[in-house]
Amino acid sequence: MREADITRAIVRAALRDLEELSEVDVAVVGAGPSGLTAAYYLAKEGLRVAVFERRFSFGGGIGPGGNMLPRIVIQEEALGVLAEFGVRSVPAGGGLYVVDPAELIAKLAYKAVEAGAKVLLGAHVSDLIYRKEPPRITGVVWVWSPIEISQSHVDPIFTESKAVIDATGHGAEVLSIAARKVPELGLSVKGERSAYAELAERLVAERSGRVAAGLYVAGMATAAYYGFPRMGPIFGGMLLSGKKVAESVARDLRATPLPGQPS
Ligand code: 48F
Repeated sequence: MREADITRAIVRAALRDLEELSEVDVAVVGAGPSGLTAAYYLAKEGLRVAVFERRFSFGGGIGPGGNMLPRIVIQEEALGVLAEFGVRSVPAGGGLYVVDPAELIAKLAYKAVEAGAKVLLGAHVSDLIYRKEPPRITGVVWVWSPIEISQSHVDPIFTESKAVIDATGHGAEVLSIAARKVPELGLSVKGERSAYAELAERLVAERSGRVAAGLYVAGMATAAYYGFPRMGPIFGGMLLSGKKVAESVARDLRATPLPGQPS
């Protein structure tokens, strides 16, 4: 075994991957529960899906459980999605079911990758690509996270896509960028409100979907965007939201593509 061969194997395969990622059907930003769920359902539909995750790990807010106690809960309404991923749960009364966060992370990630979604770890989405007439989002601008953390000025690279999903969680980072830097879209991020778990779970699941041409929202970014309450360590709404946004993107992509968008 030669060191040069190790390097060659990595560089060749990585460059092939990156070339493929210059253009995809759907760019999902964030590999938390909503992003991974969306990626799974979209890849299952046969769409080319790339997930950009700035950490070198999966799962977003699932891992820390509730205040670092290693359990989360989901509600009855989300049992169907949980079953799709083969995740086990234990009834806890009041329509709640307890889930092991490590199992949820592992199975969401496994199914998304197995369905064909490409997950790029350590990739920080720092901006969007847009077009005018009609105003629309046509992809993401990204750099490797260590570059972002170092605050060095390094020009990023691009991934064009027919749809971008903001699944960045509480910060709604992608929509915040769009609100600030693409005023033609007329977006504003209202900011999440205080806790009201039942209402928040329902609203997030209901309203996840399209916010502008080419731009979609899922998970806690939906609460931040619309000014819904937060809900803490209950995750059924995140799974239902991921499924909902995937249905919305798939439906839109089945319709005629916008002019100037990649085919
Ligand atoms: O925060 P996160 O888990 O978002 P979510 O899918 O789920 C929220 C729950 O975890 C929890 C909750 C539920 O009751 O309140 O908080 O809405 O996952 C978001 C992922 O996006 C990544 C971040 O590292 C995390 O893994 N992320 C955030 N901003 C960027 C990003 C960015 N600019 N580029 C790439 N990844």
